[in-house]
Amino acid sequence: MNKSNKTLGEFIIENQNDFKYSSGELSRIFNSIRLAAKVVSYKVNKAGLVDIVGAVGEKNIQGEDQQKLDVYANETFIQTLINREIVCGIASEENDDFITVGGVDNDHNNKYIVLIDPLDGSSNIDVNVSVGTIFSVYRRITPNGTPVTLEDFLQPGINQVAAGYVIYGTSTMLVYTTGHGVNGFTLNPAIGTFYLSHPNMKFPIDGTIYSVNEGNYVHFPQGVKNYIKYCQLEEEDRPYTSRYIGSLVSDIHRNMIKGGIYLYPTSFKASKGKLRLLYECNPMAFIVEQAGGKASDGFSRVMEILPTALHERTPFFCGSYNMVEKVEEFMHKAKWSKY
Ligand code: P6P
Repeated sequence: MNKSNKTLGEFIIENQNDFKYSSGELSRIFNSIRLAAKVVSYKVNKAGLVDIVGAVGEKNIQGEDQQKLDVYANETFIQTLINREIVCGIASEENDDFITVGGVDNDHNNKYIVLIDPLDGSSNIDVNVSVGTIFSVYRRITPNGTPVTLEDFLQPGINQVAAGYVIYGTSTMLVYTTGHGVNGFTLNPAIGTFYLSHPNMKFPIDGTIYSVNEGNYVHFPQGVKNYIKYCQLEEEDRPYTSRYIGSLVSDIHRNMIKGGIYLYPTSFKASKGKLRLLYECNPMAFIVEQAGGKASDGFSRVMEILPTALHERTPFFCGSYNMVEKVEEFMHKAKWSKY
């Protein structure tokens, strides 16, 4: 892997023409996300210092109200995007409804919308496990010059113009795609600059890691149960290794580097699955497909689902192409079998 000292900013400028029909707006969206990621990274990495920064709901030593980190992350990403007047709408896991952004003179002439999960896996913060931000960018489909509508947000994942995630782990990384491959940038916190550390990331076509919460096993669909048993058989390259962090971005990021599959099926507690289609599954699916992997709801391509609600959920099987294809095989067999 050739490391380079190319910064994210230089990379965005160099690849400006990847952003078709964009008059620099998409670059400005990435610059805005880059800034917000640095701010959130700093706060997430301080989270353990409660005595110094103050517990949630209390004042910190500067007398500032300490916010829950997911609220803080949400406000940081949203405000950074609004302040730059570069988008016409924002939807967030943390907000029931989407946000209309007027732009200069409230002319609603910006053409992009952003959907975001500002701090996915935030329950892991208290146990010092990595968490992430996930974002997805679309072009609006309703006429420019008018406020965005729900229709602009309920687009299938294949319409995404860009998607990415930030992983706040042992180091902070920003990984994104604009439909021209996947590139990863690592933050040097000492100078606050993201450097290209993982150029042209490729998802291994096969793998030996499966990531699922096996505590829900008894409620999984039969096809998933059969696949998990397949992973555990002593045959060929199996048994596979089970690795589950409980943080979507971290599990998929590890599997993209090592090969593997992430599964979040339907279960007793989650009849449609737990993960959100618009701001978790579709952006992760775009990135994984661009790296050569596959993302399915168990039967078909996640990015072709036609959304009907902002916060709708979907079962999610994502990772090494051959492994996801194998799960679909088990799901189809179980669907048509008598047992
Ligand atoms: P469970 C975090 O809450 C999250 O949305 C994903 O990041 C993670 O993969 C999943 O849920 C974990 O869910 O039910 O296994 O705790």
